[in-house]
Amino acid sequence: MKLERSIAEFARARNVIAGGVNSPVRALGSVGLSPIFMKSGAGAMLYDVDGHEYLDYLMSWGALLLGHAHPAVTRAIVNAASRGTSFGTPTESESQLAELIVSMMPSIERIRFVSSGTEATLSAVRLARGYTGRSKIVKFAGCYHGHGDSFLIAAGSGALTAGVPDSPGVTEGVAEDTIVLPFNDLVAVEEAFATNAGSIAALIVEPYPGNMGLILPRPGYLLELRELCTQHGAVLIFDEVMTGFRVARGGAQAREGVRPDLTTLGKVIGGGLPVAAFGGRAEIMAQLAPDGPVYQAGTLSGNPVAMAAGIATLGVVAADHTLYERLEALALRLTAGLKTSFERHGFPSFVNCAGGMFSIFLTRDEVGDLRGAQATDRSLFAKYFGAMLERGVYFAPSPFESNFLCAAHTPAEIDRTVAATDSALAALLATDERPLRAMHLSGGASEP
Ligand code: KE4
Repeated sequence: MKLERSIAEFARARNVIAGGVNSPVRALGSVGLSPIFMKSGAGAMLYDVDGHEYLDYLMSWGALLLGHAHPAVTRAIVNAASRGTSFGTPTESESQLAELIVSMMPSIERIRFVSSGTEATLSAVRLARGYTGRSKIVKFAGCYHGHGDSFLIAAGSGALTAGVPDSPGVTEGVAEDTIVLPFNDLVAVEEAFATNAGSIAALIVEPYPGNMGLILPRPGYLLELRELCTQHGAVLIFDEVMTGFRVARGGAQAREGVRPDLTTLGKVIGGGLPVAAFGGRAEIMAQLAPDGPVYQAGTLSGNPVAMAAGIATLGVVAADHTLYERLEALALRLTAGLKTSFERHGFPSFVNCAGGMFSIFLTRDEVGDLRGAQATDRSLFAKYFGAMLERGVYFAPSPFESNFLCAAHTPAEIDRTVAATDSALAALLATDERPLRAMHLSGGASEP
């Protein structure tokens, strides 16, 4: 497929933007391609600068629950912007979005808006440290909580994809306060609390990790984390930047029936504009400036245009009582079709799905933690990703990411995606994949 304009735009960008992109995961380096520059989106479709169209399962890394350019969201943004873009003062729109979130996520008694998921998580951790007077935090290998120093240790998402899960520039002083444990391993958590008695301020976890591909907690695991944090006086932080209003109206905490002390949100609550938030127990949130001593601030926090996009998005979510059932049904239909297609062509796969998000691990084993995710066949993934791009389907460009459905995806498009997979895998087998398939059939996995 011809991508001259994208290639030219990437060369242009590299002259002025570090790496040519404003976020590493957009560079498509992990799948051996030059980034594709998009021109527009509508519903479930993306359109690039070379005139190609794609069925989109990236959905701006999960932010677009309603799809691209949803009329209610676009109208709200235009109306808000026509009254001014920012005032540096409180506006009623902030309370309106806060009330919508609190009404659907009851663990959040008070909230604070920020402009990115990274701001939300680093603020939540500072608040937990200020509230408890303790220093250490627990995170899980492969979970990604944004690029705050405390989290860039065994981090997922782009850090994992790029092979820098422990980023240079993070000092030993910071790293020694972060305890990294394997996800889904309760004994490791019990031992960490026993070894660090009285010094763990918070445990931060993606309840459904989506940054090493989608991984699901073993039954009862999240409830056990809740009980251990209560027992040891640590703040339980659910990082629901990706899962909030994605896997259910009330997020993963609603599906699991577990009440965290703090929750971080992002992506969906901004409808594609820069909105994120952290919130939870009023007693903890009361420690935040200006009421309390823990400082946190942001020039564009609660920006009225971004608030309008979030209000429009969650307004649709609140009114559409079958939205999440439809999204889950579509995701199950798609993942069942993909798994069948991989098996039909002799490639093992392990597929995880929750609400409107899913991921495909090209491995024959069950995947329940980072080690399992890293066994996926990255070389085959890269070839599959490229072959699907040629067939007009845009998946998340890394096996260590999740894919997302939106309200605009249809059953016909799901079936088209499965048919495209049949065609892509057949084409791979007809080229140089034969040895690889033999390897797969024998149970080995190729190196990237
Ligand atoms: P941002 O700072 O990128 O808005 O949010 C950080 C973040 C925090 N917590 C979770 C669970 C997240 O998934 C994220 C961001 N997700 C990645 C995609 N895996 C954002 C994409 C990117 O880095 O460009």
